[in-house]
Amino acid sequence: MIENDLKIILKERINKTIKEASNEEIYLALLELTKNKIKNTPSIKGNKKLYYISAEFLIGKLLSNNLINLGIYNDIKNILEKNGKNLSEIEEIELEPSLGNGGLGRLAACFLDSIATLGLNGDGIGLNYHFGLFKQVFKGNKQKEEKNPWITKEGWLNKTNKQFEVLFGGFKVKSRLYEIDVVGYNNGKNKLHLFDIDTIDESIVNEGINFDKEEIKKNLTLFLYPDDSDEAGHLLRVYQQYFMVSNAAQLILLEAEEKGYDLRNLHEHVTIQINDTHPSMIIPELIRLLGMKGIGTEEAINIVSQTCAYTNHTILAEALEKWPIKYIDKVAPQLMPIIRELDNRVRAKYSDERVYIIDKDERVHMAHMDIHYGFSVNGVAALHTEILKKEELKAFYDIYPEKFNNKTNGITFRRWLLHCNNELSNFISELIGDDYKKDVTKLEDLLKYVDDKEVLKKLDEIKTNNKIKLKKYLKETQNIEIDENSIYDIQIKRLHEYKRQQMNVLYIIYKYLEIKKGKLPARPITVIFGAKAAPAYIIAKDIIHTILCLQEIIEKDEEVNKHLKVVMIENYNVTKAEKLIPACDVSEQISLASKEASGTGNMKFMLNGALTLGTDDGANVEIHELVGDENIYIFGASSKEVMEHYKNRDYISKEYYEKENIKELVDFLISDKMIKVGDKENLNRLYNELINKDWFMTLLDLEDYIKTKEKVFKDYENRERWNKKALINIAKAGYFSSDRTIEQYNKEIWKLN
Ligand code: 26Q
Repeated sequence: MIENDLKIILKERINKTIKEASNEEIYLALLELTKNKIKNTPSIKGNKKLYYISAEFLIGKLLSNNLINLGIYNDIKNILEKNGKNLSEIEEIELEPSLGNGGLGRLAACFLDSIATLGLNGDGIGLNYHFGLFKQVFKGNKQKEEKNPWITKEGWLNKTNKQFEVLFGGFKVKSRLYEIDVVGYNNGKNKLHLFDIDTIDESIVNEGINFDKEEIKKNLTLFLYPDDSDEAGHLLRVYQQYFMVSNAAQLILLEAEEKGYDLRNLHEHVTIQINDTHPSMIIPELIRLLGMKGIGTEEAINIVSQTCAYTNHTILAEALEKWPIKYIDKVAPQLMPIIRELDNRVRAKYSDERVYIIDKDERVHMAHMDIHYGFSVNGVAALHTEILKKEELKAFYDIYPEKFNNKTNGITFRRWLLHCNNELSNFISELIGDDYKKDVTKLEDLLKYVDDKEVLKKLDEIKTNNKIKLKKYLKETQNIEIDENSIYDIQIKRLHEYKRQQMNVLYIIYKYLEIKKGKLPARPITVIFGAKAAPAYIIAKDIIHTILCLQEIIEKDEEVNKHLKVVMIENYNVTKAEKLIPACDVSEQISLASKEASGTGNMKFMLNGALTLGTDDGANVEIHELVGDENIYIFGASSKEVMEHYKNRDYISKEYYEKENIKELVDFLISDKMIKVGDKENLNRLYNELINKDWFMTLLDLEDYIKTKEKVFKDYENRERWNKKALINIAKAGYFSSDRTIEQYNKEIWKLN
């Protein structure tokens, strides 16, 4: 049947058979076939609708995901195979839209998948960035940024004729809505709405990612902002945010009116989930629009306050958005009277300045607006929510304890197991049947095989196969040779000092020096990094430079390269994550305790049978509780200890640096060897940062990290015991399905029917 569909499409498009068609032609035919199937998939309906508003949706490639969710993945794969074609190669043709920075954006994408899979009536709303986040390239051991185009003539993005007017200070723009269908696994479909304007001019981008910042009509949706908090010129970001929320608010009200709802009961028909503070201006915007429809301020505030819910994704104070009033006055002056009114109401009730919306420096605290005028505030992992309640947002928790709740993050198993690790997923089916695909708690049935030597051996074989696949991919894409018999130790995530890639770097230096002294590891180690640094984040770029220098030094050192290898993946993205994660032995989750809100990579690795080497931070805490001490490697200061250090200001990195064994490692950063291949300025800056500041306490945890990592590598040598640990990790990963997370959001916040 499907084979016939595909044949007909190919015949009509290019008059070729499957065998004759090129991979590109087959990709386009599959796109058409899949879109036809989606057209015939019913839209999910309900009395109440959820709108997940987010500046980021890091959706990844969609072909395989859609094939899986439509239930035709295996059929297509087999048909292609029969005709001498390979689905994995065909997947490569699709361009990945990089509409997100990292965790927050990928979470939004996993959530859309789960919302549709659970048959819940919920859409995403965001922006159609033409070049997404920048593309990372390495030149002279440094990161350079380029544009990252992804929109093609034929693709998943559908142009609509829905348009709205958005009023900025002094001028108006007319928006255009694009849509991507989101198909649930064996279920109906929802939509991802992406707003854009027709007047965007891609040609104003010259060298790298530079463009004229002045002409909003030409540049508004060209790029996604990187996740740094100290870049100058955030004004365009505020334009983007207002554009997003004004369109969102208009779309939501239009849909409600089309369904004949009384806007006075909006909250009975609509919930808006605000993904971090990036869409927070939806609150005053909705109040404004309801006002224009004749609803009084008091009532509009009440309606909106029962409609909006806020998710916090960060405890880094510097990452909480506070926009200067003068920005908002310039971008959307019509919002300022409303924001002032919201602030005045807070001031009339509370004397504690910490809960004001407008501070004494004339800045608007977006999170404060969300908490006062939303009905729910959630953190993204148990520890994170506790820290919000007891520390970061304590003043708010004291006022509104009933609003605070936790929703531990999750990942979609369709993409992060069935698709990226088909072999493992098939093996699991052989052992426990297919039920786990619908009810992930069934993965625990695997526990009955913990002592089954055959099963453990097979698990090992699957891992090795994935390691070989990654090896081939790296050879083809970066001309790098890795050894599948080495341990793959992987740290892939945005580059940030709190995530402490620099600590991993110091371990590499340790191992390098050990090898030089003749102390060889039992087995070669391959340390893999993937990370983009925000272009304005100087130290983050210094760390990338350091990794690339080490990669070069070690590669060229005949004594060392047989035992140790460093690989920095260029332009790390979702597609690459899908290849790296199934091949991983050791998952590096080494953030300074209390700083990583949750992490979701940690969950993906666990599900694919890697063991976590990590701090008791974010969702690592929950992984630790689930698998037990025996099946995870936890090290370093606790979040309590870390917070004490910050309070007492008593962490002095120099004191740690002066310990002989640490000094040797840090000093290597500015050794002759490093300076020879690297840039003195960058290396010196990182060195000085570590010894004089080290805000994220790298040196505090370094010794314990090295010790624990040595234990990891020693344990790896007992292959059977290791594979048993891996099996337990897989079996216990069910809790981290985003289906579970979304069920909780629905039960406790959205209450869709
Ligand atoms: C803010 C202002 C100006 C420009 C950019 C930004 C900005 C953009 C993106 C600030 C933050 C982000 C992204 C944050 C993020 O990805 N947070 C991660 O969210 C994940 C999902 O909840 C968690 O698992 C991670 O722990 C958290 O770091």
